Amino acid sequence: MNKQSVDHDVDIVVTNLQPMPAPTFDLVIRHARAATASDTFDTDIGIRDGRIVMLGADLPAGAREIDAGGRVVTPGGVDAHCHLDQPMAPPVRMADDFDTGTRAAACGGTTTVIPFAAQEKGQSLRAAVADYHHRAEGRAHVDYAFHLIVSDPTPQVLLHELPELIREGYTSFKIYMTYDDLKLDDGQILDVLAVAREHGAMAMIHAENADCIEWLTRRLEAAGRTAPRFHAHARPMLVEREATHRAISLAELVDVPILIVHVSGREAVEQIRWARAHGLKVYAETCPQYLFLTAADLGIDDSYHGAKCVCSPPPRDRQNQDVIWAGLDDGLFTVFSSDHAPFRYDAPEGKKPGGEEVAFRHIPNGIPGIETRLPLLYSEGVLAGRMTLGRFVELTATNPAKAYGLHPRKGTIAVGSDADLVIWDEREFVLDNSMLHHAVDYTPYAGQTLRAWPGMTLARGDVVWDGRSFHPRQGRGRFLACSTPSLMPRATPR
Ligand code: DUC
Ligand code: ZN
Ligand code: ZN
Repeated sequence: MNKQSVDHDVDIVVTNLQPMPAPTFDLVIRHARAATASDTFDTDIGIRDGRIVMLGADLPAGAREIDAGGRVVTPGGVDAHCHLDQPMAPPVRMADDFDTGTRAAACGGTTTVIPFAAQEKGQSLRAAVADYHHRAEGRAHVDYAFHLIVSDPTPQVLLHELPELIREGYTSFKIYMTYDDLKLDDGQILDVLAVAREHGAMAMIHAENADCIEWLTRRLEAAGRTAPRFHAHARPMLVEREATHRAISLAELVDVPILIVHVSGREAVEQIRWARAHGLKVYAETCPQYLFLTAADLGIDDSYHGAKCVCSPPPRDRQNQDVIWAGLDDGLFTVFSSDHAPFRYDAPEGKKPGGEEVAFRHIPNGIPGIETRLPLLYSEGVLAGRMTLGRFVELTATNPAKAYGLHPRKGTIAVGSDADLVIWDEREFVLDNSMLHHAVDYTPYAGQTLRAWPGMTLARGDVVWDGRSFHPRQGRGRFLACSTPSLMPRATPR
């Protein structure tokens, strides 16, 4: 090799050794103790254009910097079961729309919500979706996707609307086995499950036996037992157990995965364990009300205050709370959602329809919880030593994102994922409704001692909650089209 060529080679090498331009970040979060479903690690987080673009120690400076000071940073929560501005029969109306509901979500560390576009009987599914987009458009502060509620599976819905909507990014839907205006019979459920199987959608099932509830309700009413607390008597665990078993059987017949929502206690848990032991792909969700409330919260006398905790299935007892905690720890549950269904207590459009204290049958079902979901589980799950931080992240963010086709964009801390993050403050305080940002006039968790609250929530790199103040920007939340659920392999082909 002559000198000239050596020089030439050297030149080339020197050119290649030119330092790469320093990466530019809109924001760097320093000294994070980042937690994902699988790992906890110390890192800086480099963010550009709303996405995480680099993880590592000593990242170059960003245009803005936030020092997490070694605090735990988790992915923003994905609340995969909440009801916002869902149309109700007058005079009842939900207290939270996409503005107040996503405001409350953000302040409680949730950066993605998946509420329900509900089909009314006789309505086309596509019309329900169009109406729901109209309700969300320009109002949300955090990103959102839609589940569908299929209440009228006509041939048009089964053959055309549902398959097309699944292809367009509405890849999950809820089926009700109770509520007169929503419930499907077994044949209809089979039809809808077959569509889920064929098109790769996730079917969520509300499992309570409608006829048993009606029969019990009539008997309670005939005996003059109409106070809120009798709501729990009309919906004992047996009715949930029977419907859960039936849902599992229907799914087995069709050979399709299902996800049983808002599992309340031992009897439904036993059915799900049985299904898993038989190799069936049955996922399960539970909610804060089954960990922190009992049937006694519906009243120990005939006081109407118990209406605040009327939800379905109803909260059970302390032994059942323990069963739910065990299922959260050991993997029985896949997701932990709020089932936020917001109705004001002292309001004619809320828990006192038309201004009256009504019989339990007529009390709107549901309780608020979109803002308290993560702090309750972080406090009493992680900090009380009942579950690992990784399991907390899995249940509240990673698994819901996977179950509904939003992972890895949502639900994790990784290069390429949206910069949806929560920096946790660990401090003890007693919860009061005045601290919350929903439009509901109570929280069922008032008086509960919490040990943590989000010190900061970032949604696609924007600080939306700084621990004291909410930073509103209606319309910053975008609609997310969902992919096929990626939780587990598809059902075996026939
Ligand atoms: N139960 C439901 O099924 N949905 C909303 C609220 C409730 O309690
Ligand atoms: Zn339900
Ligand atoms: Zn619900």
